[in-house]
Amino acid sequence: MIGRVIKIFSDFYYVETSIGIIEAKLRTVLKKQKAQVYTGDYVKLEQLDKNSMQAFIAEIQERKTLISRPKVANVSQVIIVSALKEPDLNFEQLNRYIAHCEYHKLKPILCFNKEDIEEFDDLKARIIDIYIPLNYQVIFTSALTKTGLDQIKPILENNTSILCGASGVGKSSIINAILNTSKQRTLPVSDKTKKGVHTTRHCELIEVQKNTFIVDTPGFSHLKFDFILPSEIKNLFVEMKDYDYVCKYKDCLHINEYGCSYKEITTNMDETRFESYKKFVTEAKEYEERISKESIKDEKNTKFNQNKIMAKISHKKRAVSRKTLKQNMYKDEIE
Ligand SMILES: Nc1nc2c(ncn2[C@@H]2O[C@H](COP(=O)(O)OP(=O)(O)O)[C@@H](O)[C@H]2O)c(=O)[nH]1
Ligand SMILES: [Mg+2]
Ligand SMILES: [Zn+2]
Repeated sequence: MIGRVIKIFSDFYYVETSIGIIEAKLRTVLKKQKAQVYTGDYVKLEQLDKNSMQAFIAEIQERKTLISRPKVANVSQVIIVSALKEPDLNFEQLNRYIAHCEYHKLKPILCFNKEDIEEFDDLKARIIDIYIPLNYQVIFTSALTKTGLDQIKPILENNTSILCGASGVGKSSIINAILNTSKQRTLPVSDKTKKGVHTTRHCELIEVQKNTFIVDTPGFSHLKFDFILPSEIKNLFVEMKDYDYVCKYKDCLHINEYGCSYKEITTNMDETRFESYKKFVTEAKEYEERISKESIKDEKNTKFNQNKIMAKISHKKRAVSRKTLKQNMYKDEIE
């Protein structure tokens, strides 16, 4: 039987199947292989012993996507929830989420909640001006008065959507409004797994209807770009891609390098978008510096530990450190 893991409590996996939710454990052989099962995984279940009711996960199906924070498999789209007010809309935070979606090659849908608080004419116009030309879908909602929800529902259909956004913007309220219940659906928790409440490692998949799942996330405040190279940030800004054709320099960051047509970029690109871009590049530079320092340290350690062995640095690491040198020249200008 094939099912989908909708929740994990310590060693127990809750699998949604055609006959309901089944509590399963991981087969020892998979444990020994250190197989990882994530919420959202499709798995094959079997019963080892006909007399026992315990089901086991025997196989994990190949996953289409895996996002890291939180760890959820087979998510098909991301709904980035912001509040128009309370808390105030933070464009950098929004651009950060969008860039993370681009990194994971997941489609983001921009949801601006709490539209009941006031008119927000100027703010809404500004949002539309910035994000519609970039081909992002924009939805204004109120979980309180339930406006805009009819726009979200068809988007959710046959998808696994994850709701992300800062704490307090209304993610859980939107889900509750969609589910039309006052309380989020909770799973029956057996006695032996009660302790599991505190050991939840992953998020829960909520089934809205057949084949339609949503994942609520707690708000995470910072998703720093401290894991990719500065030159990769460009790929996370759809409007930046066009400038790669305009600029004659191949590895240019288009910030204010000599000879770059960055002026054209800054006049055409929304200011908040460009500011976010620069900020993320700076974060990526910290990462680049760190890995180049580490490669130097590795080199020294190798020399020290194995006196006669010449230190070997991979081509990749060499390239990085040369690049860092070059980019440090721009650093002052960027900051
Ligand atoms: N005025 C207004 N308040 C809302 C709306 N949605 C959520 N809230 C309130 O905002 C607070 C945070 O909501 P919650 O759903 O817990 O946010 P989450 O942290 O993103 O899950 C709660 O006090 C909600 O009642 C909305 O559309 N309008
Ligand atoms: Mg919440
Ligand atoms: Zn350039």
